[in-house]
Amino acid sequence: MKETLLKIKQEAFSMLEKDDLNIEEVRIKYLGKKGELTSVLRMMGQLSAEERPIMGQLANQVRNEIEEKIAQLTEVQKAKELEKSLVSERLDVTAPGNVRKIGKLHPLTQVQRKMEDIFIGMGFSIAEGPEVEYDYYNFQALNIPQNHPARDTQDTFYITENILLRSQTSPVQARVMEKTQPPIRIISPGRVYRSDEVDGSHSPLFHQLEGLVVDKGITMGNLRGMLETFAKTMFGEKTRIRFRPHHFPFTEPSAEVDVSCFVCGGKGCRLCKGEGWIEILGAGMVHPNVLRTCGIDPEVYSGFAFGMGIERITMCQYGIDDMRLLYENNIKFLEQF
Ligand code: 2NM
Repeated sequence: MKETLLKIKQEAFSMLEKDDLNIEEVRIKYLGKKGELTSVLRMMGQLSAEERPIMGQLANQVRNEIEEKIAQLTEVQKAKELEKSLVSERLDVTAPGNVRKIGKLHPLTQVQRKMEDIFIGMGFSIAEGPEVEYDYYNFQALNIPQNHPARDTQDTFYITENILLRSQTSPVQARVMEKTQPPIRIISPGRVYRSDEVDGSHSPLFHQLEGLVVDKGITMGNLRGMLETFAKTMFGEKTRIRFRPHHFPFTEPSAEVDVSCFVCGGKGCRLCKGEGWIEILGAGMVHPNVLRTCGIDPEVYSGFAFGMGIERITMCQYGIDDMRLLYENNIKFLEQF
């Protein structure tokens, strides 16, 4: 039996030295339930009382040695595998990453959103309406007389005799006044259409933002204060505004409004063409005829309204000299904003 045990040990050890070593196979073959060492141990019963403890001790020793060797080799193998995966799965954390390019809003949308935020901050709500509009809301309700040049087919896109593409966003305001009694404080941003030839400062489709405030005791002073706040927030704290008398059919009195040039501060430069002032909007007190037509009593209420072109303001702010750039979707151009 002693020889058998020593032979098992020797065989097991020589198997464990092999290059194509499979440790688990060796363990099962010698130490497993049906392994060679186990079957030798089973035969212990046949030994004499003197031999049994001696063989038992030897068998234990052999098993311990094989187990120890296996444990040792398992460690070595694990270390080798770790080393291998460290090499094959190596990750260079200092390598430049894949920068994901995210798009951004069109400059016109950016400017529109900024304007909306300013007015929302002053308590305005955003009102919307159809771009295909009735002649009634686009012209008649706004005190624009039958012979007014804006109503010419040369200037407005007619769909039928009394349906057209809105030429301003004021019809939205006429609709709101018709539906709601004051107080009213709304802005109406959106697309408008005019039958214009495309050039550096004209497009048949452009964007406007108009505003309307109607309540008891609204004055031109309120208009001025509100526009000053808008101009300072939009163009910078140092910005001043000035009113020049003008005429619009839907307001009386009416004014064109300039802001002091935000590039030169008023001294005169290329942007303001030496003027020191830049015209940015039209405004005035809502004409009593407009209030009355829309169901608001002009003896009780008064209001102011204003309108500006979003393209014009975007071009001023970014120094864009040709409006067509805003519509061409040239990515090299758009990436700059
Ligand atoms: C402008 C200039 C002045 C305006 C008037 C109205 C309404 F509906 F209340 F009559 N909405 N917008 C207005 C007034 C628009 O754009 C240059």
